[in-house]
Amino acid sequence: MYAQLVETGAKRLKTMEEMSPEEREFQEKVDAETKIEPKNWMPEGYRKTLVRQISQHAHSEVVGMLPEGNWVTRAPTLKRKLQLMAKIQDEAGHGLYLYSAMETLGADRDEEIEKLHQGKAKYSSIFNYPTLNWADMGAVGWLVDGAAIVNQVVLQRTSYGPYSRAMVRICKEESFHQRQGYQILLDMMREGTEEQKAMVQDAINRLWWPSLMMFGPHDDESPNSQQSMAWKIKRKSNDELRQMFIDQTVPQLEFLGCTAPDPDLKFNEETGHYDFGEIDWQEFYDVLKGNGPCNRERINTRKKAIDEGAWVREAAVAYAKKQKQRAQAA
Ligand code: BYC
Repeated sequence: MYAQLVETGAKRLKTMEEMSPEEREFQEKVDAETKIEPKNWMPEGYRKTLVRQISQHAHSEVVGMLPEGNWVTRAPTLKRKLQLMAKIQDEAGHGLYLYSAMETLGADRDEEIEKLHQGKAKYSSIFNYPTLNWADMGAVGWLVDGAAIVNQVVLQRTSYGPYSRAMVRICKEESFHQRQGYQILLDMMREGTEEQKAMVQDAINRLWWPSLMMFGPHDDESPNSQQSMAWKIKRKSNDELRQMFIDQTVPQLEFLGCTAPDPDLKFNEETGHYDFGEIDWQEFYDVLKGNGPCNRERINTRKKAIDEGAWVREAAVAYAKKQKQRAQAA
């Protein structure tokens, strides 16, 4: 019934009656679960919201390679090194599908990446935390990819066709990532020394709360949710997804024989869900403002990679031009 935000002092969604015929037809299509495709008419706000979310999602995949890249040379065995490299390459691939999905909305990849480098575009807060020991590779795979999957499984049903289709493949790969992360922790807990077991608990203690922050602010503090839910860009709210993640993760935590750094975490017999403590939102917003432990390091590393890779891109373009000229001459 309500589907587009209008300014009325307090923001509220436009009613169907208040919409233009094009907006109404668009909303009816969304309500009927028909996917929106690149050449279809769409409200400018819908396009902008998608460019914002998909570009941030792509930036997260690419920046998300850095905390793991830190451990490639120090992986404990050849098998672990190969698995970690495969995972990191998958994240690069996810970034590429997502940038391509974003380009179908008329956005320019270089411009969006430049916004990231200037600190104008966000990426997931979680990647601003350091990865201090090998158990962090397990905890990132299990908790961070685990949280990402909960969010992304639902995004497979997002209303924009190219985004939804990109999510299908990404989710398959994320499942492997989550599994390999959990296996690292399981092996350390089953076969490790006391010191290695302590490393696992330490990694969980540091990454638990930041993983819960990945789902974004509470629903009533989330400025984009109401409109994104009406347009079915988002299919479940930030708080619903966070609860789903907790409910599926706590039994896995118990199976590991570890604990969460949350004294309020407890199964609630009445609701059938786990109750949990309040997130430190001050920390969340500080990280978003660029003041997390690794924000500057992450952006500087990305800028350096772009600068140092310029010759590769130039060579690829020159080669493509030459090939085209040859094909035209033949
Ligand atoms: N971090 O109104 P809200 C991965 C921002 S990577 C930073 O709720 P929305 C992986 C939000 O952008 C997976 N910023 O926003 C890769 C907004 O700011 P703007 C990454 C956050 O968009 C490598 C403001 O806060 N997944 O899997 O409706 C290795 C207000 O929030 C965060 C995705 O990107 C945050 N955690 O909902 C391993 C999923 N939370 O833009 C693993 C796609 C909120 O208005 N994205 N903000 O200035 C989404 O589903 C949604 O964008 C969010 C936020 C649920 C994240």
